[in-house]
Amino acid sequence: MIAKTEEDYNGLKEIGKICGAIRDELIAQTKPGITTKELDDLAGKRFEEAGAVSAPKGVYDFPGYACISVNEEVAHGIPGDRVIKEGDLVNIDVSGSKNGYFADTGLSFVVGNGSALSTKVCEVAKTAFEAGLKKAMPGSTTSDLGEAVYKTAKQNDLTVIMNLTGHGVGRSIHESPKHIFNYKNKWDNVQLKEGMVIAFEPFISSFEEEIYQKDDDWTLAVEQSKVAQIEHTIIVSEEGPIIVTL
Ligand code: M2C
Ligand code: CO
Ligand code: CO
Repeated sequence: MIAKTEEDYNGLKEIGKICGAIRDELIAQTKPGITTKELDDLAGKRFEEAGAVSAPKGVYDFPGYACISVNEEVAHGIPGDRVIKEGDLVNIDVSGSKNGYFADTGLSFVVGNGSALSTKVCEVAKTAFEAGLKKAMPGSTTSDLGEAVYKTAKQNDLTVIMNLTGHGVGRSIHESPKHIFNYKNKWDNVQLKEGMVIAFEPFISSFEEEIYQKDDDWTLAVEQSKVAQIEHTIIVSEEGPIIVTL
């Protein structure tokens, strides 16, 4: 969407704050011994208390309130009886709606002490996000963000996931621009405009560049790489990007 009115800005900020707070609470509770279902129950409770609706559940009938992906799972991990262990690489992705406005945010992190490589992909995902964010100005293109992500990965001897992308957001969870690739793609390139709302979500990988879908029809996974994502909902502005999910 293109945010224009004060109502648009306030609506996006409200759902952004809700999703960001749920993300942070789930991350704080992700300790060895807890199951991903227990974390998801907390997400469900917080959405209800906030008068908001989980986007995966409300829009796609996903079997959970949040996507919780562990180790080989990269995204769309289904909450269940998986028990979190020390050193796990976990991604918590929270998206939802309130009063017709949507926001989307996620973060990968290591539980306690993990491998150096898991820690590295998380750190480089943050650096890639910051590099892309600098390009998130009216007049730039989605490809400029992708190029910044790709260059950051390569400078750190890592790579990106080619078949996962960021996207437009705001009035629905996935909307125009349909794709923000993790690399420069001159065939799928959209100019950013004042007020444009995007979910920017670089995926940094230690080795593999494509995810596959597991037999559960949801979970997106790799075979043996470490993959990290960071995602925020951003309103593009001449005065600099407004991150609503901080
Ligand atoms: O848009 C995402 O960030 C998720 C979608 C949840 S709906 C099941 N919030 C995403 C991540 C990875 C792949 C596709 N979409
Ligand atoms: Co997301
Ligand atoms: Co997203």
